[in-house]
Amino acid sequence: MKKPVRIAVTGAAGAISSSLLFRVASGEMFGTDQPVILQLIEMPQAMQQLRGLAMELEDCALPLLHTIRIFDNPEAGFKNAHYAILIGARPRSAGMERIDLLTANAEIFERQGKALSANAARDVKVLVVGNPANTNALIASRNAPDLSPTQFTALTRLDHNRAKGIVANHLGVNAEEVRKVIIWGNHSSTQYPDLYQSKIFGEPVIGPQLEEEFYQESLIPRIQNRGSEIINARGHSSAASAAQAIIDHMRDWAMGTAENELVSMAIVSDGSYGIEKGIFYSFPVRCRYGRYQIVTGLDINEFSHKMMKASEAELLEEKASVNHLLPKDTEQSHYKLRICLRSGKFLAADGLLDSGDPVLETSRLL
Ligand code: NAX
Repeated sequence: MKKPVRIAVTGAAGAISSSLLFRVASGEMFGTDQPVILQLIEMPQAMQQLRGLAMELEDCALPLLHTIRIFDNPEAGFKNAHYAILIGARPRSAGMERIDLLTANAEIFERQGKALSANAARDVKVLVVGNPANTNALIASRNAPDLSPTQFTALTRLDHNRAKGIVANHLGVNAEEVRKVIIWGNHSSTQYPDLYQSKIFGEPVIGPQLEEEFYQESLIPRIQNRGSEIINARGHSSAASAAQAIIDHMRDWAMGTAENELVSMAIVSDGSYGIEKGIFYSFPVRCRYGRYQIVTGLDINEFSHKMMKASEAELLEEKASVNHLLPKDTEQSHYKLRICLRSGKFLAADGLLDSGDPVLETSRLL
């Protein structure tokens, strides 16, 4: 049996977590031979509810569930965490402006970034789910001076899976056959679901299987607005599908993407495809050995370029509105990326360790 891994989850008593935790404890995220320690974090006023959820988890008698611990603060909750899934966030209330939402969440993710930096395992992998997810990831990562920005990601896998599901349903094929879908940009309605690279049974989707005009005018807005469509239908935002996307994101990051496939992850931009460095932007990536790498060299047509830039502009605007909350001393680390190794040492993108010893070669951000 492997050594247990520590998985910290914030917003642990909420709707998404309630779908997620049982599946994580059953081995769906990291495999059926990987025991897990769950470090569940909630607001003090939700601890009673969290206690109830923890009891239910216990009552499942799951063989992989090593320990459950519950916390009302991120500092203790992130202690030695190998994985941190940040779901808890301030929801938008009536009359709240977008800027108020950004600011309210900025405070939460500033504290959580600091708490991760001070307490989590040195090679912790962080996934931000709480909205506005990309900018929350930026705030957390800018407040974590002792971690690499490459350890932070935000969830766009739900959008990726939605695009696959909607196209599969439209064309009458299995979702697994819809390959190489890409979500570029922000987890918001400016996201760009790119099907120009997609293939079904090896054949391009756009053209032979899907008319370009229908794709641009009907399918893109449908995917972009799927979240609202779900809220209108069920009266609550997506929970089970978000839990599935979280499992897919973490499993692929830790264990690798399928052969001949790519996935979408919002990660710190290294300037690839002309996207401004230092913002959290969703790119096509492949994962191996517990690291991700941007898929480069894809042909970007004029339409795609315009869509990618629109989402970049929104993220730059979001960044500008929280800029005063981003510490200056972590700015450089977001422009010149480094990887934090398990040893706690950093590997810079030019292949040099901090000490200056040429030890490993890496051509790009991994
Ligand atoms: P719920 O309102 O059901 O649960 C959120 C939980 O977080 C609550 O129990 C609350 O007490 C807790 N919480 C709030 N602030 C906290 C803090 N500082 N520390 C610890 N816990 C805290 O929401 P749920 O449906 O679970 O959604 C959670 C977040 O995910 C929302 O921000 C939502 O917008 C976002 N989503 C993001 C998605 C993505 O793809 N990136 C998709 C699904 C979802 O909409």
